[in-house]
Amino acid sequence: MARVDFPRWQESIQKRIESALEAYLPNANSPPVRLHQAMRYVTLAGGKRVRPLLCHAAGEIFSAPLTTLDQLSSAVEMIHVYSLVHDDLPAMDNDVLRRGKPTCHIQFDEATALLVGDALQSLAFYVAAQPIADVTPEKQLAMLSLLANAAGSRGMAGGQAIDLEATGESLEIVELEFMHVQKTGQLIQAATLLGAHAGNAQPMDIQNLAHFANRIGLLFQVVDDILDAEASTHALGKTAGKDADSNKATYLTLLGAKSAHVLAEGLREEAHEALSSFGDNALRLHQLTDYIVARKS
Ligand code: GRG
Repeated sequence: MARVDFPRWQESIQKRIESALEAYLPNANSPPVRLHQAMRYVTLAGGKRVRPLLCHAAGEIFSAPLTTLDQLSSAVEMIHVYSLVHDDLPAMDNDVLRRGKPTCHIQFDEATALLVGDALQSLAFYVAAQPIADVTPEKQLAMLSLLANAAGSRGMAGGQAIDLEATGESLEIVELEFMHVQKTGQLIQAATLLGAHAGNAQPMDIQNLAHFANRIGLLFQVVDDILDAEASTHALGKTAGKDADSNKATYLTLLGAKSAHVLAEGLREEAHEALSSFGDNALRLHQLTDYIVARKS
């Protein structure tokens, strides 16, 4: 059967995710109204949904049911959104614009933004823990552990801690890489592997996809650093030039723009190579790899 082109596939998955998130989020009129309104404000209608797209694309290789992928993608996206809300707080990155809109603590207040993050993280695990047809409870527990590790102190939260400690310090390239693998890469990897597990992928497939996701996690960050320096606030939907303003080590400050572009190209090639055993079944992951490089926000 002919497959639709990438933009149409992307749009169809984004629509599915929007509806799934909408259904999982508490109703805006149910108490506590302000908290629920804020959860919906930050989660719905915005963002590229890269992690859900990766989860779906990986699941597609193993013919995982779309509804299962919607469920797991929603959980990962909720954790991602919580991290953005907390990252924007004055105690962290102190930003006023996210996804083209005022950040949560600006639109609501700081206490609400803290609670939005807390509640989204809990809801993510509630959603991921709902029964999944054709996945055994033992397997689902392993999937929940994978997600918990990716979000925790040995994953995203830990990477954020390293990032905060390193602000204003000079970093070696390996230290920068470690920070990004934790902060950004682990959740990207979890999204990909959860999709594969939903389709009962074999251990060797998981190993290949873990390597693929490690490469695109870093690629995502290198491109993020390039965009922060080269794109406009309007195009990004968040404040541009933030890294330089806050004196952060980035791939651009450590390597220079030209070498950062060369590094991105090398990571892109390695990501494609990591998919070689999947043949045509990995079409969407190949396309997502190129999208991560070509994206404008
Ligand atoms: C607060 C525990 C905690 C962690 C924060 C995600 C994060 C960790 C910080 C965000 C800061 C940042 C610029 C991270 C690097 C790349 C990144 C994750 C960008 C945002 O993700 P996108 O581009 O955003 O997928 P959208 O809005 O499209 O979902």
